[in-house]
Parts: sequence; structure tokens; C-alpha cells
Amino acid sequence: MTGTARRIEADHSLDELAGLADAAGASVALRMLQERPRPDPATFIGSGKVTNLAAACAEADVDVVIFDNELTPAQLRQLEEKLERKVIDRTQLILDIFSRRARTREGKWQVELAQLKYMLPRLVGSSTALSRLGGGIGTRGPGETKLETDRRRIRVRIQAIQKEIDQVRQRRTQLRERRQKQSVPTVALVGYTNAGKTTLFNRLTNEKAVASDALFVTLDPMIRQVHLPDRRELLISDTVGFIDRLPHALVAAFRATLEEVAEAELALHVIDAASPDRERHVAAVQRVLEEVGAVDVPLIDVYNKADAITPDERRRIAERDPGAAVISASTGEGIDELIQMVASRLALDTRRITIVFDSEKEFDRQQIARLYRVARVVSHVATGGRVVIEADVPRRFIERLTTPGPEESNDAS
Ligand SMILES: Nc1nc2c(ncn2[C@@H]2O[C@H](COP(=O)(O)OP(=O)(O)OP(=O)(O)O)[C@@H](O)[C@H]2O)c(=O)[nH]1
Ligand SMILES: [Mg+2]
Repeated sequence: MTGTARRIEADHSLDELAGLADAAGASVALRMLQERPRPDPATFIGSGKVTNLAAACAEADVDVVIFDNELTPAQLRQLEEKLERKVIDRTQLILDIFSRRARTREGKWQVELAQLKYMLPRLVGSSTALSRLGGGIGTRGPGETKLETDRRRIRVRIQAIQKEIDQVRQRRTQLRERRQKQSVPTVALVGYTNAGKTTLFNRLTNEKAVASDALFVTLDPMIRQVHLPDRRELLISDTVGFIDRLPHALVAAFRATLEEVAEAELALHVIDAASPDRERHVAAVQRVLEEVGAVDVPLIDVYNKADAITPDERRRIAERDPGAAVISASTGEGIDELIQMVASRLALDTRRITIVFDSEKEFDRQQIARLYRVARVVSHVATGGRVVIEADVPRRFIERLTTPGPEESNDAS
């Protein structure tokens, strides 16, 4: 990469960091970029830069210094000493946003678990380590400042939370299995934070979940039934957004949430088509999908915010990614086509077939009830013990509604 390309990328990354700082409730007073062949082991940035930074901080009356990279515990301490200010790194910033956003008990546990796991190896004798993160891990009693006590308490807490999360996970698995038995397919929305997942979710489900320009607005997964025309139904899930260099502790802690994606029958990768960082975002999402074991889930690329790009750009997307959908979740453009794509990928598109049942047989009576649930019945004629039903049946169910009489016809008109 050339120096210029590198600088542009670093600049975009700092823009994103500013967005994250904003989401954490901070306002950016100044930004600084340093280019050096490798980080300084003691202070990450070079010593000259530290001096400059300290002066700039004093001038701009800065409270907190945020680094875009992950710092070692030693670097953190040195920097805090030299800058005489609180220093946090990108990972801590993201953890902080998540802890602000978590609403459900499950979400709160997951965030706390990630925070504790991040903190544990960073407890290096500093008696202030526990107060760095603020609430969430309980207040310390008198006399308990020893490092070992801290570590032990954290480990105990980690185990307790892990147990709660495991229970949530079991419950989720049970719910998922029930849904799978009912053969209603689940479609998961995935994508970079701020790509427009919740806006699309709302449009598809007529929900009013919070969508906003801030980062990481959605933390807790939502799942809703969607009825397509012809009685076809599917479930759509909205979940936490991804980001470049998503802290590993967070991915691990959110496993219960992210399993929804891994178990989905189809994923829609929502991409902000208008972002200058589009390609980097797409790559970051792919990395997270790998990390959560969701690479085998069939995927449709959904380029969102089509209202905000030029016709030229649309053409380029269509050429490069012909299987993709191009939509605007805000205006509704392209949504019908997207629904068609989803229906056909899930084999929810229907064929008209006629089936003859024997109403004396228990199995056949069950099948008739089933047919009424999953298909649109066009005609139903019962004569003697025979029931002839003509219906529009989703492709995925045709094989399962098998073989009653020899007269069965499979005419697809
Ligand atoms: N112009 C335009 N803006 C959109 C479109 N879809 C979503 N947005 C905007 O993009 C921002 C993010 O939308 P969300 O739906 O909250 O995005 P998200 O992917 O759920 O984000 P997180 O939950 O924070 O990860 C909001 O300001 C939306 O209004 C679109 O089709 N066009
Ligand atoms: Mg959202």
C-alpha cells in the first residue's frame, strides 16, 4: 500500500473512531495521526509525539484520550502517566458503548462478560483497575485492594454470568428447534453497524424498532414473523451490527446472540452502498461471520441506501455482484424484488398441485391440516372417502406432502 492510501485508510478509521466516541457520549476535541514503522513498545506512539499530544490535550482541555488501536496494559499505564489523563483504546470504547446500549438482562450479561474478560489479563497490580470500567462489576469492599482478590472475584463473577448465559443459550436453542419443527424458515439480517438493518427489518415487518444514525443502536436480537402474499410466512431476525476489529471478547460473549445467525436458513448481508468504506465493511462482516461459524449460511448481498448513490455506481454494483439486491430501506425501492429473491432462495415460491387424500386415514387427515397451514387451497372436493385438494404449495413443502393414491396428479398449471 502506498503512504497516501495508508493515510486515507487511517483517516477513515479515525472518522469511525469519532463516530464511536460520539456513540459513547464523548465529543471530539482533537485528532492526531502518527505514522511509524512499528509501535513504540512503551508508549505506542513515539516519545516526541507523546509530548506534542500532552501539550495539545492541555490546550484543548481534553479529558480522555482514545487510541484507535489496542494497547498493552503497560502502554496504557505509561500513557496515562505521561498524558495525565484517562487513556482508553478502541476495544474499551466499543465495550463502553455496548454497556450503555444493553437493555435486556441477556444483553447486559453478555457485555459484562466481555468487559471482565478484557480486564482480567490487564489487572497488573494497579489498584485503580477495577474502577476504570465504572459500574457493572460491583463495588469493592474495604481491604480488598489486593490483586489476587480482584482476580478471584472477577473469575467467580465470570463463572456466574457464564452460567446464566448458558441457560439463555439453551432456551434459544429450544425455541429455534420448535420453529424449525414448524418449518417456518428464519432469515437473519447481518451487516456492518449503521448499514440499515433495523430500517429494513421495520420495513419488512411493519415494526417500529429504533433505527438511528448512531453506531450500535441495536444490541438485542429481535425476531418477527412476516407474511408474504399467498399465506407464505417466514421469520426475520435483526441483531447486533458488526464492526472492523470487533473485540474478540465481545464476539465470544455474544455467541448466544450470534448463533441465531449461524442457524438461520438464509442471511441477508445489508451493505451501506453509499459508504466510502464499503469494501472494508464487507470484509469485516465476512471475518465476523467466519468467527461465529456462519460461513455456510446462504447469503444474499443487499446493497442498501440506493437512494444515496449515483446511477453509475448502481451499474457498477450490478456488474460486479449480479446476484445482489439493490434497495432503499428508507424509500421502499427494490423491496418487492428482494422479497421475491428471498422467497425463491427459500423455495417458498409456489407451484399449483392437486393431491388426492383418503379421509379414512389418520396420516392423510394430518396432511390435509398441514396443507391448510402452509399452502393456499384453491379447491377442496370431498366425495365418499376421497378428498381432492388443489392448492398453491411452497416448493419446500411439496416433497413432504407425499404419496397418497395412485390418482395423484402433479400438474403444475
Ligand atoms: N439514505 C438512506 N438512509 C438509510 C437507508 N436505510 C437506513 N438509513 C439510515 O441509516 C442509519 C442507520 O440505520 P439503522 O437501520 O439504524 O442501521 P443498523 O444497521 O440497524 O445499525 P445498528 O443497529 O446501529 O448497527 C439511519 O440514520 C437510517 O435512517 C436508506 O435506504 N437510505
Ligand atoms: Mg439496528
